[in-house]
Amino acid sequence: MKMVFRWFGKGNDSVSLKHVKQIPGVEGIVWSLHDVPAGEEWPLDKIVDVKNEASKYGFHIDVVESVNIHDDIKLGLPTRDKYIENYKKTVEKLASVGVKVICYNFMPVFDWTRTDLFKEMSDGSTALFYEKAKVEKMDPKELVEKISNNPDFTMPGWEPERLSQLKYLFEAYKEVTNEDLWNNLQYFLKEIIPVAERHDVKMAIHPDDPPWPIFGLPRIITSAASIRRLLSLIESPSNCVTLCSGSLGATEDNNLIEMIKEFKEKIPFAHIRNLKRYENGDFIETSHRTEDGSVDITGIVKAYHDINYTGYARPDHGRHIFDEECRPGYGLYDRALGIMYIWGIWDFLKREEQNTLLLNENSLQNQSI
Ligand code: CS2
Ligand code: MN
Repeated sequence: MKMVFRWFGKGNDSVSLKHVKQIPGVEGIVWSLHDVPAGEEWPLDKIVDVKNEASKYGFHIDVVESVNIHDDIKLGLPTRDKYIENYKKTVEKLASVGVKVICYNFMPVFDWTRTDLFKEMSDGSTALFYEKAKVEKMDPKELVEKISNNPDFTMPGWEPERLSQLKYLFEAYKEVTNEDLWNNLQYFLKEIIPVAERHDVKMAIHPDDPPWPIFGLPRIITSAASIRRLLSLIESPSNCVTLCSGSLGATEDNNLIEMIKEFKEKIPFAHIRNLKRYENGDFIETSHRTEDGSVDITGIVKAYHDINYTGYARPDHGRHIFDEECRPGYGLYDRALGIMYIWGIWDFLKREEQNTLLLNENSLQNQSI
């Protein structure tokens, strides 16, 4: 497992690379060009700037999250072809600087959705919270105002240019069914995957968050069955998935451990985080510790260990603790704690594995004496 840490770029993140460097075992940053609108080709000089900045701290830039997909591609509009051409050029440029994995998502209009970015927990920390009944009653505009009106940070997936078109987008998606979205995803992958494969880049789709339809918009990457279907759209080592335990884990119908076993060849990138589910469909993002939430993080890390996972992993969102002022979900402290929890489980399992090997060797030697 190669540990990485999401970083939003110089001047765009409350967390410094100097501090990330002090988290044990982090080898690289997960990055993006957050100021380039979806659909545009990424400028090489900006890509190289990130690479140079990361290199100063000895970090690699192997994983990009995300190269966002223009809504015209998801809508299947004739204009999609020009955006797909731009995407191909971006993939080629990223490969040229050594990028190995591109995480992306195929959610219409919104990326992840929460109703409260700073919900107070009983220990005084705050965390991202999803209140199901509220979303069902809410006008999407209200949600957008809540999430994107943050003077300090732009939120990933809630880029202003996308949201300024909200009314138009909702109108445009009215006629788009789940099947249409699948077809549009296939069209995109048929164009992009051969380019990625040629350059040894893995395209790793991020599941929908939460994994159910919201505001009447279609959503398709929500379960093991949908990942199976995604992988069958085009057979290629480059057609892969970002297995996000937090997104998929928002419903108990998803068995993350089984998914890790089933899709083991197809997970270049793992997001590991916990959340607590409530019976009414609400959930809150807790600490990574298994006991604190509903997702079996211990079992998940063990499953990665058992498949000899050599891909990239990052803690996903964290709570806001120790009075840290940070982008919601993306502070330094709780994600650092999450990493140490993951390492704790991982290192123990490695030790056990070595002990078993030693025991076996010894008993073989004893038998031959
Ligand atoms: C992430 C997603 O911050 C988050 O919630 O897990 O925004 C993720 O980066 C995108 O869906 C990937 O395209
Ligand atoms: Mn995730």
